[in-house]
Amino acid sequence: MSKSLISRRPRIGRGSSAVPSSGERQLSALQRLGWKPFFQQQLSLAELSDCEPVRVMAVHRSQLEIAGEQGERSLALVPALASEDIEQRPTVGDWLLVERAGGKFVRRLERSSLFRRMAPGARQLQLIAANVDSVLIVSSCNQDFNLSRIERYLTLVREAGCRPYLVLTKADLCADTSPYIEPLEPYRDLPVALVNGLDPDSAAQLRQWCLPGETIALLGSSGVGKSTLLNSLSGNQLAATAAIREDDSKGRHTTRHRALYPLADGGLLLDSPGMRELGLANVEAGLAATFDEIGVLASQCRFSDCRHESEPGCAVRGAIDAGDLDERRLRNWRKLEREVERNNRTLAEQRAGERALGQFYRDVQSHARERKQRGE
Ligand SMILES: Nc1nc2c(ncn2[C@@H]2O[C@H](COP(=O)(O)OP(=O)(O)OP(=O)(O)O)[C@@H](O)[C@H]2O)c(=O)[nH]1
Ligand SMILES: [Mg+2]
Ligand SMILES: [Zn+2]
Repeated sequence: MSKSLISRRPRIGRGSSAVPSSGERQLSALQRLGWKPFFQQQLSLAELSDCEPVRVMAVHRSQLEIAGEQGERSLALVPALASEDIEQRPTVGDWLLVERAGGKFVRRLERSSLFRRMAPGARQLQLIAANVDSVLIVSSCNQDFNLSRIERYLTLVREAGCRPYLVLTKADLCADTSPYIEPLEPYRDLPVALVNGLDPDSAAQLRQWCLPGETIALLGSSGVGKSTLLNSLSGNQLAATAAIREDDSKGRHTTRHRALYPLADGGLLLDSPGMRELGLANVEAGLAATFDEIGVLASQCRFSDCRHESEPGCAVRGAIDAGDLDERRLRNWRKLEREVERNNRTLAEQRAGERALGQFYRDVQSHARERKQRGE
């Protein structure tokens, strides 16, 4: 059921149909892979002549799949690419420089955006993708639909500075979609599309958000139809899909690897495994942007340390009482704020622990050296 995506991914080569030879905008092969002035400006004159920029399309245990002007190939995960620091390791969407002669890895370019989450069950961050322009938050018109989860995704997307869109799939299975559309009324800045992902004509409405040269990530729980959208938009069965469980609409974690797929007439789509947990850390700006009206209200409370519970002159409670603010939204904001604080603390303790351990090893080594010098 969950076959590796990679074995099914058509490799892009010169003249391959995966990359169009013509389009509305004439983009170079690199631009179609998402190359932008932001990356170009990071190259020195020497690098411009001696190095080739390549995009990380997928990450495997011992190698990367990369794509550049010459098409797609593999790059071994040499020690320079397997840094101790997780954030320095290459992730899907990264741009790397490799030597034109010999293909040796030179360096990774600065990222225009980065998605990270707290790794489930671990005390560290995990990279999800880099250099993403837009995110299609995918949810279904069934039990999967959950405003608090959508707000969680929005926080991550806004923190990364990417454009969020909401795609509600399985509209064809739903007699009345208003229970999913009406609660979205307060999110006026969030474009929403109702689709039948299985129908290429219906999925085609998403093309306006998947423009050539743009990188678009599909994020959402398992079974919401991310791979189905990829297949419909690409016109190819690029990724395996599988039926969800009947009783609770949950997916079966069919997609196992994150990978970038170039669309023939548009941008690059990032398909990813449905995430069971999307733990948030270091996302204060994203949180403030997602719940901006609560921040504005909180600044109008009578007391600066108002906890918005039962304090007199609380503007937040006032808005809830007047029906202008959803109690659920306030609860979710509080929950996410506490989670971010907790995870930030965990990461800070982890870093402090690593520094202390590093110092301990250095001390042991220097004592050993001193003893050796003294001939002990
Ligand atoms: N009727 C209908 N079925 C859909 C739609 N979108 C997806 N499906 C079905 O839902 C099931 C799950 O779809 P997938 O594309 O595998 O879901 P996914 O989000 O990629 O799931 P993971 O890879 O596990 O994260 C499949 O049986 C699809 O055929 C839709 O819009 N309408
Ligand atoms: Mg999938
Ligand atoms: Zn208050």
